[in-house]
Amino acid sequence: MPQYKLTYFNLRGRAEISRYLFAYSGTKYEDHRIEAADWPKIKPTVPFGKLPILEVDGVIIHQSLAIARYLAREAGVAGQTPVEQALADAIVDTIDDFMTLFPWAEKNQDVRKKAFDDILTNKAPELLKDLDTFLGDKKWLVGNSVTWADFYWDVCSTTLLSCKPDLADKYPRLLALRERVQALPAIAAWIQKRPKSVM
Ligand code: GSH
Repeated sequence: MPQYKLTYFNLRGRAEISRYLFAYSGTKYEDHRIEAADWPKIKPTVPFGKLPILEVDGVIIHQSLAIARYLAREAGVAGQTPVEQALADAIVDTIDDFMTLFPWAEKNQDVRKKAFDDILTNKAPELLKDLDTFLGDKKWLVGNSVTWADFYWDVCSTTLLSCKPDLADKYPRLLALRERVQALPAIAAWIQKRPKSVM
């Protein structure tokens, strides 16, 4: 079993999908969380200067979704066939395209709030409608078993719902999917024990 060290800030953010995958597979790893104040001195030592990174026996992988896709494959939740894997990737990228619209690092609180409100009010409905249509009456987004696309929906919608609690009220099937993910015993245990953070 490789030695895993996941480095990120003390947030769910872009590392949480990987933490879900570690929890789901029951794999031991170091959940290394750095203080924002220490980041300027750490940044130059990190390849490509962004977090998260995952060290696998000392090899550094960057890009949150490359890390998560690797862990999803290792955990057997990347999709059961090449087509399912492509579909799971596509759903993850679709959700991620939406998440990257938000100005997460904006310091001006007025500007930040206006942008968040606009995206949540005007852009989220289209994503939710499309995701709901894609899910339909299936149990999981892709194939007959849980994939990392379901995890990514849960992780990202947790943050979105913390910004706008009624966001998905018109989509009970998407909310029920969240409940199914959160009811998986390893995920439930992780959610229970993880450090609390706003994002
Ligand atoms: N596409 C990259 C990924 O998914 O990993 C984005 C990485 C990224 O922007 N990370 C942010 C970061 O490292 C935190 S979420 N910010 C500090 C900086 O840019 O100095």
